[in-house]
Amino acid sequence: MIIDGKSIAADIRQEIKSQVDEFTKKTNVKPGLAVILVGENPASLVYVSQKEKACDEVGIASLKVVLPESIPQEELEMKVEELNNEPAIHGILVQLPLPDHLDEKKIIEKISPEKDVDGFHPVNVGRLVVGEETFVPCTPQGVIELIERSNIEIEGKRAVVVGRSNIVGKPVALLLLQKNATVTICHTRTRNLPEITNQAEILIAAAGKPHLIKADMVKDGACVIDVGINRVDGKLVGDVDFEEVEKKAIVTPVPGGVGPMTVVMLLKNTLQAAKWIVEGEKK
Ligand code: BQF
Repeated sequence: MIIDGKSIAADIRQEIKSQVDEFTKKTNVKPGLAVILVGENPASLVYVSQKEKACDEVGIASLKVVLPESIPQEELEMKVEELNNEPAIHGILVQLPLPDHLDEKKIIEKISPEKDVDGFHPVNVGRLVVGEETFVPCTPQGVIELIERSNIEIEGKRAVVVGRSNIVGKPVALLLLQKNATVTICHTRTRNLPEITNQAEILIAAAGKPHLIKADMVKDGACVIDVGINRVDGKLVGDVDFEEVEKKAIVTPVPGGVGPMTVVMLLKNTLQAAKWIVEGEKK
């Protein structure tokens, strides 16, 4: 069985569109997202244009800030601060990865936590860990929405996350835990990976290794969410051996699974940022 992320994402986009309309009618404010793109990484160019298009579709204003590959650290930090102080901008994201000479961590820490729609600022990471209201990183949030909208219960399930990145593995494990799953995190040093993945009723593949998850590593009837985005011979493939695994489990395709959800969660976070700033419901 297949979970159609593209279609679920389209449904959510419609819901967000009406919420944006309602917010804008009520407050006379159009939510605004600034996307900072440094250099010309081809994948980043595609991601940024997908985000702009999605904003446009739901009535969010997007400001693309294109900066040269060679921009000094201080100048980029100044740009972020400028956007922190721009009232028409409610969300700010810095498209990653940044060129090597730039300190990603320091730049993310310059973003005002109240505008950090990617949820990468340490203040928001901390809020997530302790279970406070915060901006949840888009991909992990998309993973949870995909599972829930497929009517798969999380509570009480055995969930296994393969991968421990700050952007996907760690936050998705925290969210599953918050939803009362029993969570195991596996990584490159994990011994006997198949033994552990075979126990998973919910399996999150976020290792960044093409076709790592084979059918013999998956429990019958499990829900398998493939977060991998790997380019192999110019083709996009996930971390899951889709053809094999699809026969015995419920699985998300790549492309058209988690990816479209990631973009839609950014819209959700941007609307949330505008609401918090304009209506001030959050302390
Ligand atoms: C799809 C991303 C790695 C590093 C930086 C739809 C996206 C991708 C796939 C997309 C991603 C991945 C994004 C599909 C944004 C997800 O149909 O499968 C959309 O635009 N993404 C990013 O901004 O930075 C990344 C992955």
